[in-house]
Amino acid sequence: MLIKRPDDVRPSEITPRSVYEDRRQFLFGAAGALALAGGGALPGAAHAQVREKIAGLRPAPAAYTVKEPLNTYEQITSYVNFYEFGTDKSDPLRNSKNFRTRPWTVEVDGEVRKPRTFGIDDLLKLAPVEERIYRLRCVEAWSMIVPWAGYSLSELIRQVEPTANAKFVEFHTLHDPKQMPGQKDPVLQWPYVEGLRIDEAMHPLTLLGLGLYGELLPNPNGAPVRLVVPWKYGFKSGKSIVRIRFVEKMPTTAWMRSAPNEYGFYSNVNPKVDHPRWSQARERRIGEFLKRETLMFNGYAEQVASLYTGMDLRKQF
Ligand SMILES: Nc1nc2c(c(=O)[nH]1)N[C@H]1C(S)=C(S)[C@@H](COP(=O)(O)O)O[C@H]1N2
Ligand SMILES: [Mo]
Repeated sequence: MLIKRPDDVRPSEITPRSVYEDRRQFLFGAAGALALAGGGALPGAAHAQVREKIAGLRPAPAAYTVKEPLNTYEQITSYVNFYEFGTDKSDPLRNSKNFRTRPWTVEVDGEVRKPRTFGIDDLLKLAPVEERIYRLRCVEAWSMIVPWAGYSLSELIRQVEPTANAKFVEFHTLHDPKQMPGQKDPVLQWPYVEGLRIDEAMHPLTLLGLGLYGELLPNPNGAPVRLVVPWKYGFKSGKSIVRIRFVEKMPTTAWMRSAPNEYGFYSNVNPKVDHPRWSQARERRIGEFLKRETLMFNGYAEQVASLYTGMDLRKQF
């Protein structure tokens, strides 16, 4: 068994929207700017990692953000899949406490005219960092609402000028078993590799994730830089990325390699295409008791359905 079956989550409280609205007021208001400069900590769980705010964070255009109650910082950081730090949802928070995310570089190469290695500080300055509230739907049939910080991956892609042969993009997670104890377990072939078709990678919704809740990414969520592809199952969004490679042929991702009958390359959220071991029709929002219906493309159909015209999404799952 590779990914666990959907398990029942005990209902607990999620941040009422109004509370975060106040927090946004704090983040984006004039008084907030002063408070940020003063370095006051936001409320949240005690965390070994230094919690650093993102300078100059701005709200995203309405098309790139949903208006649903947010999951809490505690839920988002403690109910997590990050197999490099263990396969239980609670493992990554505990096991990633001393993970070193600086210095950090991301090598961008392959079918590009201008291959380049970006330092993490280059990435934080490459484009204006926006707060985008996205739905996250895990293949295990749970979901969350997360206030990410980042910008469209297309901003980075434009800098390296992909060639006409760049049909797909690979994303490689760090491979460092000394720091990532889960990599001693051959549950997946390491490093974790994910991939997108070039038009998916260029889509404005595809986020280069640098933070959440207005701060730099917490370690369990893929610090210091990750991908967030909100219309696909969560596993497509690779964490702690060290290499982005442009290629001509469809990559074999870590999950396709481990269970090709269960995990396809596209992995678009689709309530009509069941996982071979469970239904994808419904999901449990973390913090809620009753299940809700899963939406086609996780609710982003209007924005992304045209990427797949003419494809049989049952066959190309
Ligand atoms: N490198 C790496 N990236 C990963 C995973 C992983 O195990 N390793 N898990 C994936 C899965 S299955 C999900 S649902 C999301 C969960 O993390 P998030 O809540 O921080 O998005 O991360 C994805 N990215
Ligand atoms: Mo997932």
